[in-house]
Amino acid sequence: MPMKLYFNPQSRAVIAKWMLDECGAKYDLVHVDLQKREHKSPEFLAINPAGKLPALVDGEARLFENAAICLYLGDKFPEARLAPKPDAPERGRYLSLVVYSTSQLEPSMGDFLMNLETPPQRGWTDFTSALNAVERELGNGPWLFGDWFTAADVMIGSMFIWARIQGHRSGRPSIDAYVDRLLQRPKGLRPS
Ligand SMILES: N[C@@H](CCC(=O)N[C@@H](CS)C(=O)NCC(=O)O)C(=O)O
Repeated sequence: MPMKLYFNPQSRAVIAKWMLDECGAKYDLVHVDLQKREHKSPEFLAINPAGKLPALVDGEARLFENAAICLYLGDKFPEARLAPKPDAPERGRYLSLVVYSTSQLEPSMGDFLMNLETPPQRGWTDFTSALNAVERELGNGPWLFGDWFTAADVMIGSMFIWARIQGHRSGRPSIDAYVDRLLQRPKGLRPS
């Protein structure tokens, strides 16, 4: 039975869809109407108790949070080569970057775009420090693991594509060029 992605094009579910497409996965999209608040229905809350998109159902497995979905799919589709194997030397850095995208980069970017301060007690970093970290990890690229495109690029890259869609460029030449490259991927996210 194909996987089901609970989806709305105006939501972060586009990130999980990008990952599914990079994996070459077969899946069905289940459109969730946010205006009708279908994401708060008891049926959907049984899949994602947080009532947010995306969510993925794969047989008996249910997943929510893009980072978890990307990590799951990266391991499920080894032939797509989007994830270092559990015993590979790159694995630790890979896991760290995927988690960093959602735990540090995304909230710091949100603060920045909303003109909010980021006090250290918040548990995430300020946006300048996040840019420094990504710049350092990206190095000369083209991807976070050199020539190897992974799910970490889907997660970290999505945050910058989203900012680009909001009309924001990082002002860091290497990161802005990275976003340009990500936008050229045949199966990638497109600003709409
Ligand atoms: N960290 C979550 C964020 C999920 C999220 O915030 N989804 C938004 C759409 S962009 C949502 O469903 N919002 C509807 C609501 O909260 O009512 C992830 O990456 O999966």
